[in-house]
Amino acid sequence: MKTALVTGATSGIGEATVRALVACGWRCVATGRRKERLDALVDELGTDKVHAASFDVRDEAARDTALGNLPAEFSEIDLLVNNAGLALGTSPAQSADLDQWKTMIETNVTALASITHKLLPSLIERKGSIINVSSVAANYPYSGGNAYGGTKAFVRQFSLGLRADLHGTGVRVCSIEPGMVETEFTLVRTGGNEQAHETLYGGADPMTADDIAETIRWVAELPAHLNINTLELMPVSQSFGGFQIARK
Ligand code: NDP
Ligand code: 8X3
Repeated sequence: MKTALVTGATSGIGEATVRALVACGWRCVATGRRKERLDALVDELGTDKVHAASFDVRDEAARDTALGNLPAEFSEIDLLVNNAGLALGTSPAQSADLDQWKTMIETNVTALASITHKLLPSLIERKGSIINVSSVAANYPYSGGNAYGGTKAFVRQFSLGLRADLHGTGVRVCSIEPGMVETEFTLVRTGGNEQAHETLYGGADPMTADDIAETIRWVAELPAHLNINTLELMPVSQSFGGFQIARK
C-alpha cells in the first residue's frame, strides 16, 4: 500500500483528494489547521487509511514535529500533494493589503517549497511523485489576481524546475492548473462573503473538488515511466477574455 501526504485536506480539493486516493487503496497523511475536520476524516475513512497531522504549513517547527511523529505505517511518503493554499482579496495591486500578499506568498510559495525540500530525499529514495496544485492564474493574468497569480506561477515554474533537477531519479512532478472549482476558496478570498461565493459559482456549473481530486488520483496512478508535466483544466463555462485598453 502506498502513502500520500496531502496538504490542505480539511476542505475542498485536498479533502476530496484524500477520499479519492483512499478509495483506490492509498494511505494518506491528511494535513491542515482545522484539526476537527481531519479527525472527522479519520473517523469516516479509518485510522488504518488516514492519519491526521494538524499544523500550519507556514510553521516549520510544528510541521517537523507532526511529521516526526507519524506512525510507522504512514512514515514513508510515496506521493506529496502540495495543495494547501489560498487567495486573499481581489483588489487591484495599488489598493491591495500587503499583509494579504505576504500570507499568500508564505503559504503558497514558501511553505510549499519548504515541505518539498524536506521530503525530497525520501521521495528520491522511494522514486515517489510530487503533484503541485497551481492554477490557471499562473498562466493568465486577471485584474485583482496580482500576488495570487504570482504565487501560482511560482508553483508551476518550480514544478518544471524540479523536473529538470530530478532528472534520472525516477521522481515524477506534475503541476495541476485548475480554473474555477467550487470550494471554500471564494469564502476564504473574500473573508466569508457568501454572496460573492453565490455570484461566482451560481449558474456557472463550475468544476467540483471531486473533478480535481480524480485528476490528481489519475496522475498519481499513471505508469511509473510516464510524467504529466502540466495539466490545465477549466469548466466548459469558463474561457478567455480579451486584453483591455485604456483610452485618453
Ligand atoms: P479551500 O479553501 O476549500 O481549501 C484550502 C485548503 O488549504 C484548506 O484545507 C486549508 O486548511 C489549507 N490551508 C490554507 N492555508 C493553510 C495554512 N496556513 N496551513 C495549513 N493549511 C492551509 O480551497 P481549494 O480546495 O479550492 O484550494 C486548494 C488549492 O487549490 C489551493 O492551493 C488553491 O489555490 C488551489 N486552486 C483552487 C481553485 C479554485 O477555484 N477553488 C482553482 C485553482 C487552484 P486549513 O484552513 O484548515 O488550514
Ligand atoms: C483559482 C482560480 O481563476 O480564481 O486559482 O484565480 S482563479
